[in-house]
Amino acid sequence: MNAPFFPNPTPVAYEGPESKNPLAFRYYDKNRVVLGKTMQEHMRFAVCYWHSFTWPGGDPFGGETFERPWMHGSDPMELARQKADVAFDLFKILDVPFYTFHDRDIAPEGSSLAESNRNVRAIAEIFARKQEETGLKLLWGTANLFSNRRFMAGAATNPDPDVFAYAAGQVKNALDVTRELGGENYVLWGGREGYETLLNTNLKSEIEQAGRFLSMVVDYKHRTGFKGAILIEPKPKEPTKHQYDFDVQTVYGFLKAFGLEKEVQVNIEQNHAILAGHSFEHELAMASALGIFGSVDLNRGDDRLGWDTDQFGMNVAELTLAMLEIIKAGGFTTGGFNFDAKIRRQSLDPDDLIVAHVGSMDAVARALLNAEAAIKDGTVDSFVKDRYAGWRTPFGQSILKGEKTLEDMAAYVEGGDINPQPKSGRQEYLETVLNRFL
Ligand code: XUL
Ligand code: CO
Repeated sequence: MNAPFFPNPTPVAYEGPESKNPLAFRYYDKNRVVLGKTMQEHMRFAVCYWHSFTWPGGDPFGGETFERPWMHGSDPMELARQKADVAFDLFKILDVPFYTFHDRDIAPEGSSLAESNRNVRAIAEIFARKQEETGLKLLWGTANLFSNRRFMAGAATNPDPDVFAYAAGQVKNALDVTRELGGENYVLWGGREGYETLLNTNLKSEIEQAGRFLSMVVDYKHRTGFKGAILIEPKPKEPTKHQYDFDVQTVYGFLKAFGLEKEVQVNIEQNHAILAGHSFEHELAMASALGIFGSVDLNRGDDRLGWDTDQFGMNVAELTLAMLEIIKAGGFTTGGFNFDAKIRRQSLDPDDLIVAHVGSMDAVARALLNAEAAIKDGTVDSFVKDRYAGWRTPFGQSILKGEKTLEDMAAYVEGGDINPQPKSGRQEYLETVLNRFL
């Protein structure tokens, strides 16, 4: 690669809402304080390696459109080093604090697991140097346990224990590298942890295998002193028809069954939420309610397409609802907004990569400002608080504490001649109130 991929690798600046420059921020002003934290602290933006640097722009009907220079050449390790240079240029241009990767995004697969792991560690050494020079940090690492054909019937949930072992060996290396790079989380997305037909599947065995695998990961995390959070990323389908990590609530049930609900949190993705028939904010609220909110893969799906389109999140209204739930959950601790999003296959220019991230960062920043206004106004919050006031009375509390029986309830209603009157849920009023802040 002779000429630099990004001709002008200088950081994008904040120019304010009036700016028409697509290579400037209009709302994301990283040092601006909102609700007690800077925008940068709220968002903890991360760029993902896979969509931005390894995806060639193909679809089921056609191949590569992007023709990235680092994807064509005879020496795969040399190409991986070129890719690292371009990636860190983009991170610098976007002025994000974090990045994320799969092991196979950053380094080529070798002829054995040992060789593949060595390749990953060699590139991670380059990352360590670049992190040192730039101050950039790793939000999370993960292992790709779905692309290679050995994983076609699953990784942890494969019928063959040797495949389970292979996957475990790959995760061990990815966890080691993530820990050494100071990663703040480690993600497990069960790409092939599911099945196509019960005719060839022992479902009970596969679920036990998945539980064992996750327990091994948690055990290794503690023994090696990894301080980050372990995150599972729910998704209901694609690539498998029935995926075990269907949605947040299903993952919670799975964690409970294996005693891991205090050990593992979730990485919620907008597109996965809508594939599960939920809204983005539903999944965020559920994770918060269950105490397992970890991080977010930020993108958007298409309501009319049943697959993972991974488009850049630009819908300010939807992001405002999401931001409200994230703030109610107490905000990110180890997590952040990871751009698990890809530009469309016709977006060929280097600038398209920059504009996509900048536009989505701005949409989230605007959503944060909207959420701040709605929270400061307080109408919606106080409506919900009043609606549940009865549960905060001694009577409501005694039910929740398990101090009352079914007979107590019957005696209370019959004895006191209780006849509860329905009250309006006022949905349209609340939607109108929220629209004032969009
Ligand atoms: C797949 C997906 C993955 C995970 C990491 O839909 O979202 O990229 O985020 O493996
Ligand atoms: Co994702």
